[in-house]
Amino acid sequence: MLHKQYYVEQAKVEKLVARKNQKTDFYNGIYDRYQYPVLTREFAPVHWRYDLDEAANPYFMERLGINAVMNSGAVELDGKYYLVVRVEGNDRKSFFAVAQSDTGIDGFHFLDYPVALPDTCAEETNVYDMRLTKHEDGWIYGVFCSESKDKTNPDLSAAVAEAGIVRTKDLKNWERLDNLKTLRSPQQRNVVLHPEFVDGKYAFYTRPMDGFIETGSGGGIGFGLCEDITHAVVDEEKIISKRIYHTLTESKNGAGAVPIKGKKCWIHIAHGVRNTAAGLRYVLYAFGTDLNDPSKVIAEPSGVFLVPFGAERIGDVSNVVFTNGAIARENGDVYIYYASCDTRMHVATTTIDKLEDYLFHTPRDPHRSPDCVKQRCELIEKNLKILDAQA
Ligand code: M1P
Repeated sequence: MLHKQYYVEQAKVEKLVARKNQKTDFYNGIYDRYQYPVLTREFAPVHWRYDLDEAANPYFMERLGINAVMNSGAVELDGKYYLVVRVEGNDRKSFFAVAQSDTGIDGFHFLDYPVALPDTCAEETNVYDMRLTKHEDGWIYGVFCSESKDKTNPDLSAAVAEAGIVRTKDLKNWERLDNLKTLRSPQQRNVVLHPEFVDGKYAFYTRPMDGFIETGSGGGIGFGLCEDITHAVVDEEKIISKRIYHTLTESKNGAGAVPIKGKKCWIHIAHGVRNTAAGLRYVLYAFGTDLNDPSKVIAEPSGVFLVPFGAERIGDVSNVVFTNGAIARENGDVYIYYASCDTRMHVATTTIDKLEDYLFHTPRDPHRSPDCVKQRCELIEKNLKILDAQA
């Protein structure tokens, strides 16, 4: 016989998993947003958090609480939607866990056990933000942040971020490969593996950084090639999406979801960060690169793609949205998974056609207020003529 509270808590989880999700009336023509997050910490199975042994836990206390579920890689397998979720325990350590859904917008539930990554780096303290790439070589790769204490720096908070690499065929058995080495950048976070070979090589989107938090001289999202994925080394990083003064990328930016292959370009959904009186604000932006040369930007709409909205603005790290996973289906539907405030997971849905229309027909950023107002006045003038003609 289990403690009676077990049944209460279990019913709460089951109710959340069974809850249907619906589009909200939010409209921008680009994507739809949904009423509920697709995953929160309350979705974590009761037996992951409580000791069910009544003798050991007579008060039915939560023994290993879960603080947040966020930044998830995403992949479709056999018609089902899988997220490899960053789960943060109450002890601040993150780990990965697989959640699956039949619809992509609701019904996400955690599978079996959390992922036990091969423990190959003795110094590694924390792991997070896995990007899942279904590569044309037949493997599913997971590239994630591997964080260790910087023992050369007396500052207690000094840390080193590297890109860890694993691969799998089934999201159950994971093989760990060497961490990525970028010869010109001391630290890396937000590294993404491109799904196709480029010039016969593996291609990485990188984010060179001088320090653990500050990107410093790292000018934006980089791109580099590597011969051997099992001992990955990138010697040259070409900056393809630059940080720019007085834009959403001024403080830093980073690759997000694995690029989606469209009809006209590779579709990239990344994050940009700017500083404000209320701290850093993380938003999503999008750009397109050449199908034959994914390092060449050919579409660069101005401004934000997706920002934290309403209740999404509040959480452990407020004013943040972050994506590291999207699923593009054969029929052209796209599911963009994003976290708000390092706390919970959401979905936005759209199509490849809509994303490409957004990329190629949203005006570029003129970079100066006088030119921005000119751009807007031209739109107003054109529209007034259309409205007059209708009258
Ligand atoms: O707290 C917001 C995000 O901060 C980091 O992103 P970046 O490296 O671009 O600053 C990451 O640690 C990410 O996990 C987190 O969501």
